[in-house]
Amino acid sequence: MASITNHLPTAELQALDAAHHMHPFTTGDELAAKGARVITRAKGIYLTDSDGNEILDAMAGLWCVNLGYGRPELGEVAKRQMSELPYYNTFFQTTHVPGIALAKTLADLAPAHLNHVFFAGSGSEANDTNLRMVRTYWAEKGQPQKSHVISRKNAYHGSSIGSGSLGGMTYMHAQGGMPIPGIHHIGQPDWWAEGGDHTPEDFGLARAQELEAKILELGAENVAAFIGEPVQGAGGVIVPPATYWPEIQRICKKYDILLIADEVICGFGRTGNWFGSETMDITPDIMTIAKGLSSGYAPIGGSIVSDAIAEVINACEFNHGYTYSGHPVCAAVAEENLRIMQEEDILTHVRKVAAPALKAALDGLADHPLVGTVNISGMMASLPLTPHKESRAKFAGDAGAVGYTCREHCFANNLVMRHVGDRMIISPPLVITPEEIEIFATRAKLALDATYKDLKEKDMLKAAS
Ligand code: PXG
Repeated sequence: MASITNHLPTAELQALDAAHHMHPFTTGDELAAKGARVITRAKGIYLTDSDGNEILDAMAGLWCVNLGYGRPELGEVAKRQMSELPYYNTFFQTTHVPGIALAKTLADLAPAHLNHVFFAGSGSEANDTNLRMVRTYWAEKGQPQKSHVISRKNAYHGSSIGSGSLGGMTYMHAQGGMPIPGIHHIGQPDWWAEGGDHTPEDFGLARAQELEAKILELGAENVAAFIGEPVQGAGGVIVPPATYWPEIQRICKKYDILLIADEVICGFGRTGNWFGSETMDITPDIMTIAKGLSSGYAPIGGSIVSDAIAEVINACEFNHGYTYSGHPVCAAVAEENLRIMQEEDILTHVRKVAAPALKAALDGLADHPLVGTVNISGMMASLPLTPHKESRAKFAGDAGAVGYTCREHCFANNLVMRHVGDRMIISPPLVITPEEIEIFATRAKLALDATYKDLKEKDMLKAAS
């Protein structure tokens, strides 16, 4: 790939970035001292930085660039839409063709009873919509007190006050007055970290039954909805035991609680089906979508809503919406992204080629002394690192220190593989080929070996007592 020369030297870019650019989820001063890596272009699964390094992006950006980088069709559609109708809103009794088309496409792709779409600009906005929509739904049905929402610890549903409150990240709740009242968090189905001596099946059931206990504590007449990611992503790619979701579904049905499946990461092929709800065999009332909807090429999200909820919401004025709800350029890009996914049958590629190859590559790493196990669902996976596989022990030092070390070694080997605590996270573009997965595995092994060597030298291979 030709290197780019039409920008300032890296150090100058970094200095400007440090002076003026505030980064999400970052200690700005630390980053300023180190200098941010400047990404200048990307093609396929590779990023290029300002020094010309080519980096394999095993995270698809932030779990979103499902078609890979540099698809010219998406840029062409955006350009055409910008010339024809760059913006118009969908408030005040107007609509536009890209919004209509995308809503119809999504209704066709979604499970049969989900036929209505409320657009947003991001996953956070969409989950804020969901919170207000489920409360409005019950209020319109004469049950305004049915307003509490139950979520999980270590869930990620966004970063706005509403969606961040729905999420279960304690380090987020520690800042800015979250969670807002009326939101409750039960335990997550993370057998590896929290399952103790239970079998995964028993643990999955026990964690699902925390929902029932919480509903009974609050009173079912006060609970509007449960929200969960079919497979937790940002929490560490936590694939729930097979017993978990059927039990959650049973409980939601029994107590007449709406089920919101947050498909922001799982949606659009990541788990090998259009939606993670299909993979987990659940029937949600609302699905949150974003990220892979446009392969990250344009900011767009939304809520796909059941006929039953839409019937109630459409009968009132729902006083909610965003300037960019259903933005025509973003909608056109999303539509083209979904068209390409269908034309190239990306789901079959995931099921038959990419996911089996990724699983085989990760299984090959499972023998590594640091790798505890392989958690995988389609094209999202995690490798929990441990000093002792059999007991699933945590490291004695600070949680996340080992994961951070490994991530630094990944970067040094031109690989983006994230860490969540001491778990390494993988979520590559869905179009990745088996040959590219081999390259990923080679780099990942180098990084794991270098991490192991570091830990040995620094006497950090001890288990927490
Ligand atoms: N729901 C889920 C399941 C997500 O993963 C959101 C909602 C919020 O979407 P927006 O578009 O508002 O960011 C997300 C986003 C990470 C990371 O480090 C994950 C996300 C966002 C940023 C970082 O894993 N997920």
